[in-house]
Amino acid sequence: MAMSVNGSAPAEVDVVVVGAGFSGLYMLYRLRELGFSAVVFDEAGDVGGTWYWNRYPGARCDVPTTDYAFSFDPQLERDWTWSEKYATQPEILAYLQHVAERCDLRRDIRFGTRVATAAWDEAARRWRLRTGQGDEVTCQYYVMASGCLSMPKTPDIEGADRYRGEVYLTGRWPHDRVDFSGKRVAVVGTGSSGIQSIPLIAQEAARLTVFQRTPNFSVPAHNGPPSADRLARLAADREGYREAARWSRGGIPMELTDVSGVTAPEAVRRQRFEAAWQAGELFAILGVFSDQGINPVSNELVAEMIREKIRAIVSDADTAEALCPKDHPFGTKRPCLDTRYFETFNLPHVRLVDLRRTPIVAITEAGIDTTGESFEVDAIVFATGFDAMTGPLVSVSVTGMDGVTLKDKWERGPATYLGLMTAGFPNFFMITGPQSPSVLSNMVVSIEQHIDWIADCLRRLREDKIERIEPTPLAEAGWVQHNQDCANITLYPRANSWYMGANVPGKPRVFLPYIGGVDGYRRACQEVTENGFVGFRLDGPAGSRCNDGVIRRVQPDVAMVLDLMASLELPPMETMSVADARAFIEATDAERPPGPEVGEITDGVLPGPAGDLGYRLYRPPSAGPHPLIAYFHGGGWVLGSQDSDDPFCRDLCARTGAVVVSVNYRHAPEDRFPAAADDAFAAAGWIAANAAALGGIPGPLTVAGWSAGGSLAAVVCQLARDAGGPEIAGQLLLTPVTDADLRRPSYSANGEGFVLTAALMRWFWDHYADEPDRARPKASPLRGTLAGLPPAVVVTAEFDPLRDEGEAYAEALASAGVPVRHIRARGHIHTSLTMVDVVISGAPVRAEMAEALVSLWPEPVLS
Ligand code: N01
Repeated sequence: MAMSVNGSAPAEVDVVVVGAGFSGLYMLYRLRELGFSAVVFDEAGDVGGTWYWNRYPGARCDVPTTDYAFSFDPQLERDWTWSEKYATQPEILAYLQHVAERCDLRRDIRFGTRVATAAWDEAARRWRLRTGQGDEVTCQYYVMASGCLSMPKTPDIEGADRYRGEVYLTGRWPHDRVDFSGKRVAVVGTGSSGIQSIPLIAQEAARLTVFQRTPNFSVPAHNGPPSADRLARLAADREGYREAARWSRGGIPMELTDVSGVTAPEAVRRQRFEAAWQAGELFAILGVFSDQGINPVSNELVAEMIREKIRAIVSDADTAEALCPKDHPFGTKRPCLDTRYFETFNLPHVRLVDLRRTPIVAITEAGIDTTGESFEVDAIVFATGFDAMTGPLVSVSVTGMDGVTLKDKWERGPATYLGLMTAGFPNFFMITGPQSPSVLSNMVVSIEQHIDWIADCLRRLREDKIERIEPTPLAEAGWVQHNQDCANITLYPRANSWYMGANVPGKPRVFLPYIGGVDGYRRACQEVTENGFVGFRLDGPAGSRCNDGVIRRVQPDVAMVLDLMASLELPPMETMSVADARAFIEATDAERPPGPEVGEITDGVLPGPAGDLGYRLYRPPSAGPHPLIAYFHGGGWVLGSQDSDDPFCRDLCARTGAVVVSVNYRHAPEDRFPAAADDAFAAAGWIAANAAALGGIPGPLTVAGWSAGGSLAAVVCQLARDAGGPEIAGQLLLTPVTDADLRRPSYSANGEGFVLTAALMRWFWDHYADEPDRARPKASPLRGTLAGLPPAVVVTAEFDPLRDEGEAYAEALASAGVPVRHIRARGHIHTSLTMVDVVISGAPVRAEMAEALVSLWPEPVLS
């Protein structure tokens, strides 16, 4: 049922909603339910949003339809039966029309109406909107439910306007059937739209030429009836199933694997991949291995198994190779689900033109010219994609506070708080906006979550007589940072994808959606409201309030580690016996990834003041001699050994190109203060004296250590200075203990919940040293004389109880005239920087640390 403008727009409403797709319909439903007056505008002739416009042959959803449906009304769910696992566009459109009918939504929707401008009137605390027809509407709240992929890219190919034949855009397909019978057809673009439409166009066309710039990963949809398993689960416990979707990673209930592609045996890899291939579901193929989104080796395993499939399907070897994606990790561009896509290239009248080999020169009046050939065609189908996520939002001239437009504000990329609002634009909401899970999730689940949040927010504002809500710049900057942190630990930023804005010339290169998961995102949104609208400023007649803050400050992978540890419900280490604590550490060490390869690792012993000390030596693969680092492990003087910091020492060796000698010193409580310090000093002297034999460059030594080992490294520097040797070139102190004073603010702020607790630190000190000894510089180097010490690299972590004493040491060194490079690891905890290949966000910090250390050494003299 195509509808035109139905009635004129009201002059004044509580809420204006733009868009009448899944989002706009449910938003209107919820607003009505709450008693807000609302009007919805949509340029289209009827409801449907993306399903109204994308009528190209083969258009269907690629999330199982059982899951791609509203969950807010159990009766609606019972009344509607999907006919296929992946329903077609007409069926989904019919569903949305049914929802509109059933909830009587159309009477508040103005079709054929585009909102052209929207401006915030601060004095009136209202939005003033103007439609394309010239109607003016004011409202208290303005909601963009305009979709993420609703603004097709205008074909950016030279001569596109010259072509005289039929032109179609997949994202703006005609309502009348297009007949390609007997025609020579060109399709430009091989994203989801191209991959869905190509097999069907091929069935009609006399000749089909596919112009491919980037081959895409695609897996067979295995379409058919809806999954019996899903239907049974829904029938057994519909609400339980929907709730599981709401708290899942991608908006579909599924078990996440912990099988790593890197460590799984080949047979397991193949079996997991085959199962995912047969399942014909995007989330299955995206979840073959736990680490395929972050580890290039694991990712390449999946990518290559897909390429093998492509080669097995496509008969012509050259065509098969051209169809194999090789320029981006699997999943980092949106993968596709297809029905006989690759098989289509075996048809005699279908041809692939690889634009990487022969790029398009221009579109002519008659067809397409590449550098290799001219193609005369009767029709061109542009499946060239969308100005995703930000495009529809900035296509309306939205002016917020102080005359700033959204387009100007987002010139260098979108900045939002939770993908829901943006600072400077009060009372303006976005549904599935940038920096929300949106396109990385089952959209319907994300849409319902956003709308429920907005509806609940508006209800509470009304109850509290708040007229104006706006995120703070601090909260927004924190969320933008968190988004980047999440993306940066994945492989996604490596691709030139529309996720990165890379498909639109001139668009800033920023990862647009939130990749922290539907579950994590929902939790963040809930915490914001439960804790008094964290990061929002609220204004009403009774005044303003603002609970400013950042909702996610811990690095995302650190947060995962913390969540995992919390789920294990381990007893606090300080309640264990020393023997049990040591056994626990050894057992957990055995489970971790090994760290990078180095040239050689050897174990040895060196003489200590009270007997031999074990050490482990890490040598770079290059010919020596190399700079030499004496390293002291962490563990509160009680735990650890030359084994315990193994991955970190490998990493230090690999990054600095130095020989690292990790020394095992005597531990408390068996050997209390100053045994560890004496051992460390003696070991440094022996390593320096034996530099050449160890493969090091004779001369000044570098000392390094983590935590209590950092304290030992600092102490060694002080002792060496006072004793006149060994000569030390530099000291690397990673989250070091520097002072026995446990009253610093970081102890109270970070004393619990970040692995190293204040209680555990007390336990360590109690085992290590008596009260009077703790104050000595040999235990608390911050209390010593610092002038004349070697240059230092001090690394502190934001959520470490030891942060402030590390900061104090860096400051005190600088005040004493010691050159210091202080690296603050944002979002990190005491232990995360040594968790090599587990906490990926630690890698840039370690890189900076290594670079700082290397800069302390003289340039190597090349012979
Ligand atoms: O668009 P795309 P889409 N010359 O951007 C090529 C969703 N969706 O409409 O990769 C030559 O993915 C471009 O090449 P390159 C889904 O999220 C879902 O297909 O930029 N080629 C690419 O091959 C999807 O990801 C469904 O090198 C040019 C293609 O055009 C998103 O919408 C169905 C070009 C564009 O691919 C977008 O998909 C459809 C040029 N100048 C879409 N410009 C479902 O199944 C662009 N290309 C639910």
